[in-house]
Amino acid sequence: MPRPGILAALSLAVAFAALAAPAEAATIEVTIADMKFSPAAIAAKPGDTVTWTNKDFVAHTATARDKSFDVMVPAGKTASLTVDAAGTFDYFCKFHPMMKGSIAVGE
Ligand SMILES: [Cu+2]
Repeated sequence: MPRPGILAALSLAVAFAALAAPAEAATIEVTIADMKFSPAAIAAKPGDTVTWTNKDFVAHTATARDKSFDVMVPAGKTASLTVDAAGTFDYFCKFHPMMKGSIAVGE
């Protein structure tokens, strides 16, 4: 039989381990169809991943206006980006500049 003091120390250690675990990173899905990003505006937290799924038959890109990212999304494929800097990032498609989206990365 372990002494009660040891059990208490063990459960405290488990509680601290749970507290120290980083917040679960999320994946935010953006669909590209009919030459549009949907949803066009998304919100994320640093460490989250944005995944674009291109349902069109032509390639698209998610290209940041401030050049901080440039993601190629081939026809029928997915591509991902992990965001780490806070801020609002407007992006567009290099091939079809009328296609626009934005990612608001907050703390
Ligand atoms: Cu495009």
